[in-house]
Amino acid sequence: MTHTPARPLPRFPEGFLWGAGTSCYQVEGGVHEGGRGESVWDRFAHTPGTIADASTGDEACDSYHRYAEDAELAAELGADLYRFSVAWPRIQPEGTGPALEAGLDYYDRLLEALSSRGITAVPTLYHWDLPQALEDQGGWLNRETAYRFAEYAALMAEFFAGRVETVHTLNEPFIHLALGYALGTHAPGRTLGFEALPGAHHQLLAHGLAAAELRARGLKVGLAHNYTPVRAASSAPADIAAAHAYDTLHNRVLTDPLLLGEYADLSVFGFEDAPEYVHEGDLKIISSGRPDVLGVNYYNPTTAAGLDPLAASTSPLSLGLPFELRGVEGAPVTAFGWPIVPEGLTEILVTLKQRYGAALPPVLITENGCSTLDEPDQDGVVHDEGRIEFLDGHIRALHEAIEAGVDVLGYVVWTLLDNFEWDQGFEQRFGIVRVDFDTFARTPKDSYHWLRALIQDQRSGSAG
Ligand code: GCO
Repeated sequence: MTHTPARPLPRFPEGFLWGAGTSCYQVEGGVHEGGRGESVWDRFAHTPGTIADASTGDEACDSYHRYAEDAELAAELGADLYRFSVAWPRIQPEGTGPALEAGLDYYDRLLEALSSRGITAVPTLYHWDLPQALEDQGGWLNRETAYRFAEYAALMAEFFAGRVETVHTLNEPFIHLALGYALGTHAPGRTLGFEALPGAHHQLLAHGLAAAELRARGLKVGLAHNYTPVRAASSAPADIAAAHAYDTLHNRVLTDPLLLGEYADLSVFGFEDAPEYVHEGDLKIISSGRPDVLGVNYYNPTTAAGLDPLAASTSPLSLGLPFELRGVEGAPVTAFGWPIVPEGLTEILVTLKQRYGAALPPVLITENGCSTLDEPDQDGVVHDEGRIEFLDGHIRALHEAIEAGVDVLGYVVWTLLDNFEWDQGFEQRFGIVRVDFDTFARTPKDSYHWLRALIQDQRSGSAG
């Protein structure tokens, strides 16, 4: 039984694109194949106590061998786009040197599997799996890593030139920095707190340097960031100040340099002028990499409340700054405990348009989805009504943003397959296709069939 929308979904603009996404460490497996080097996620996941179910991405969804099945699932879905990421350690095992032929061969097979089915590949060069050898030299806290990334991007630009239109450089640099370097709940597991901030700048510098390499070979450039509308817990000045500080930290620190060529007001973090790690010319390099497409990952809004400056914040993403981050009062939550607020997608897209105006490139929703407690029935089929409701609400909210004048190119659901959800291992299932992690069998859920019907309706013009 598939979900029948209470009211017909609105009609999206002609040429609007639909797709599904994954990332390499979360789905590929094959971590010792083709000469692949060690990544920070291999090291971290094999460190006892880091992953909720003590699993690793060693096999994940075995997409290294089953990529054609994944391409077929995307084709059956009716997807225009398939977003995936390239494992840097498959191309440069130690993060430097010539490209490994076996690594390129894998992505060649994947590109062929997609193009032969009429699916446009949307590759991301970096979805958090830094070569461990570079982490051993400081990782993103070492400015040199930005230059290693540019060299890697040049190799991949040669490979993708003429085969794809747009290459995204980074996925969610803020979350990678916050969880990987400030909090330590993600790889590489460093707990630097606010001292991790230079890692944000070095990732932006890496993007700017890489964008030049991509464009030199005729490729368009993208970057995906996860955005969250930040609301003050109350009208109290401390709460309003906390919301401003977190909005700046989460949404603006990684976007203003990219789109405006300058940092937002960093005095909220105690900086009176540009921090010493921002070198002369950096902002020019970063803003020269203003993307042709801005990837927006959206999951939920955030509520911020002020704290006594002496109180130590217990909110993970506050990086130890004096504010508390909360959910959204009264909102239902996903299996992951994230608030479900579809209108937050409209809100953040309209905010981006108001904030950046003509500097805002066309947007692609590069991630939106949810984890649900998926229990297969006796036939192994998951009737994930909750996920269908989530997608229905967010797709409607997206249409409202388009109606409000936001230029949105398409919607890429997170995610095609249940996969390795970072420190949660396989306990949080975000897929529209269920994966049996013993057999790697893929079984479309009701949400897959619902989305497939939606895409067909949009294509046939019968929606709206
Ligand atoms: C992210 C990552 C994805 C996650 C997804 C669910 O946005 O955190 O890009 O890899 O799996 O968002 O957490």
